[in-house]
Amino acid sequence: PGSRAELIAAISSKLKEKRFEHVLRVEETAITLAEENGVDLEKASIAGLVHDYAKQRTDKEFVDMIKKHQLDPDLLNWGNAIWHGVVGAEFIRDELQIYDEAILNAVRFHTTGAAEMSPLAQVVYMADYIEPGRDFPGVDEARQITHNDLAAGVVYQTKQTLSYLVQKNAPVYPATIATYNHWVAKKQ
Ligand code: DGI
Ligand code: FE
Ligand code: FE
Ligand code: FE
Repeated sequence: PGSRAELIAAISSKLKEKRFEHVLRVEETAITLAEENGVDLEKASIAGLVHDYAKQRTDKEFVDMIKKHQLDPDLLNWGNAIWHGVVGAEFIRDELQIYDEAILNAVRFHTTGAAEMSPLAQVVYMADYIEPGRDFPGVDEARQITHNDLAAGVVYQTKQTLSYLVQKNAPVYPATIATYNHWVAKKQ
């Protein structure tokens, strides 16, 4: 899409209203975090807008896309929570003609994080977590920590998310563990 208006139209046509409103709040928060951290504002805006672009696709669409682009076959063992970022990036490339790998990686990593995350990817990971519509115990602490120190926010979210998954007996995606080991765990 050439203009922001066209991008907004393309995204809103693929998302329910509630999800689209979340996307606009993530964009706004990502721009603020980008300003605070010397990150490209245009990329933060676009990555915020597209990060959940594929959230409402069917499982079959994701499976077809994993096969079409010959992505890691282990992905087939997971579901929408993991696919909408990692595989969602391929929908963004194919349908929105966004080819910037920094933006696509920020989308790929927005749910699980990654051991190596660019400042842009950190911004999107954190903006999704602390956007003003989020309401969970600790979100105000997360906001305060993140605006004070972006990387400390990454550490905070990563630890909370892993604890939450373990507490629910949920399967932990390997990238989530890699993020924890890189950002949170201390060497013995
Ligand atoms: O798409 P959003 O709702 O805006 O947020 P998100 O993309 O950060 O997705 C959060 C969900 O993903 C949340 O329900 C926890 C889940 N999640 C994150 N890491 C993992 C995970 N689920 C599993 N099973 N394993 C993970 O490692
Ligand atoms: Fe998401
Ligand atoms: Fe998130
Ligand atoms: Fe999101």
